[in-house]
Amino acid sequence: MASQKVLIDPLTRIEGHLSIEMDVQDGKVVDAKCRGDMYRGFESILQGRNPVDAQQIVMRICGVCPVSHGQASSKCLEDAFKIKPAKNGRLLRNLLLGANFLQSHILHFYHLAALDFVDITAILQYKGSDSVLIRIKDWVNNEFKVKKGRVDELTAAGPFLPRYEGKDFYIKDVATNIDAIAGYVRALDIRQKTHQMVAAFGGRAPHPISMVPGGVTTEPTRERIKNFKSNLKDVEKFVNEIYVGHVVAVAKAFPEYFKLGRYDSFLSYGAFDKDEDRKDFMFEQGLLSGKKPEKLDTSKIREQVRYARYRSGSSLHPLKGETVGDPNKAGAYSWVKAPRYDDRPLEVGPLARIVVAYHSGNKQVKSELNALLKNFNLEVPSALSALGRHASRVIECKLITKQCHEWLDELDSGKTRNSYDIPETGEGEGLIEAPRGALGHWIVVKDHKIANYQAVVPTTWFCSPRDDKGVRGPVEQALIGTPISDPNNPIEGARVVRSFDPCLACAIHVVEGDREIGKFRVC
Ligand code: NFE
Ligand code: MG
Repeated sequence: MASQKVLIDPLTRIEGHLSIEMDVQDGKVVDAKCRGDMYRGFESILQGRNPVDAQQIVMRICGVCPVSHGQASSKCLEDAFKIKPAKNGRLLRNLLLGANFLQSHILHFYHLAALDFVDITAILQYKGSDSVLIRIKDWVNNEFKVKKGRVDELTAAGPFLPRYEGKDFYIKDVATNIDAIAGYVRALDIRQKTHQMVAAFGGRAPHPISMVPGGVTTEPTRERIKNFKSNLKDVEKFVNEIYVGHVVAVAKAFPEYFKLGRYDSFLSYGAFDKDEDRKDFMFEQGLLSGKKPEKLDTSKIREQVRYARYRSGSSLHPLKGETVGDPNKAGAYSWVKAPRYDDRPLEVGPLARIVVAYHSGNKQVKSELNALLKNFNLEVPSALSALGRHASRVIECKLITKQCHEWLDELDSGKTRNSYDIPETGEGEGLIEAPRGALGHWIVVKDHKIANYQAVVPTTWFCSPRDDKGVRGPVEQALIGTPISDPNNPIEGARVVRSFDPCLACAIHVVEGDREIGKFRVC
């Protein structure tokens, strides 16, 4: 039978503009293309500027993970300036990054991914007195014309509706659904607390102003520590008592996603520095293909653009990288470049961190992952899947909330930042783990100015198009074999892609000019 093209365009409930093209044959995906539909050009904006401007400008790449870009850039400048961060600066960066991870992971599960599984219409059965849930009930009631308990017609837009409709698409148990919807609402308050944690040491959120090369400008006063800690305790309680249970409930309702969205080659730059030399991490650094851990060697990283809308050149290391758009390039189908490590496409993100840490012997990670999988009588290989990504995020939240107390205790009265001089020439590399995975910034300084700046971002790794050899990117590959029960409602494909938590704002750094987004008349 000939294959049928199934398009998800745009893929909603992600950050930025992504479309997915799938070839479906006999009810399964046989080929896929991941298309990043926007161009931003941050790397070009930076050229010719003072190097220390980079750290503030790159944070604007994204509102979800600005802390990561700010820190990757600070580290990149430190490398070029030949300095290290102060100890308190490292600890404050970990606390800022930890708070941002919590914000991002809770956002992803509740506000982006959960509605692929949770039945929002179950709220119509709600009989309790929570005013927010009553408001959602009234809203959903107005959006559906409900006849004899059956949804007949969708009438209005989201955030909850319309959605993909089909038999068995959503959790059936009414109580589980209502509990998860209550979690969705509570998660909004909790995310506000995580932003307050960032603001405590960052001055503001989401784009903190205190991160600089050499460390952090904020003093860890008793008042700021108290503020951070009190919000941390509420977030910790939410993670342990609510978030974990909802991930397990989704996995129990859709266990087949332990077999779907699978991928098997991973990269982690190492997350949350335990020392100022970046040698020891809370979540280990390395690569993993199969069970064989490998040491990281960033000289093996190249960005390839045969299928990306950029001027063709050879496969370039980021220090030599270029970002020259070629919107009409023949054969190109995405604005996302294709990063490769030794020619290999690698998954980055929470799952990559957890499996690299697991195979590096990280005891806490081993015990948390084994405990979570025990709910399903499954072994670690099952985690290399769509559900494994959701599980990895909640495991990270559990461990990060716990670790934040220790970082707070380690703060002392020493300085928070080291000083620097901007050299006439230099090169720098700044590696960090962002919530969505391995993030690297590279700079070349000439005449005290930025001669080149390249960011190779997590979503660029996993949402990459085919590379120079025609090999698919991780999301494209993970989609192969996904059953699509109804080509007009391809929820299964959306679940697989969303499990990666794509952020296209990060991955591509101006929307294509030939696309009409909308027409407005202003009176
Ligand atoms: Ni815009 Fe980001 C994260 C970075 S993703 S969210 O996490 O770096 O590619
Ligand atoms: Mg880039």
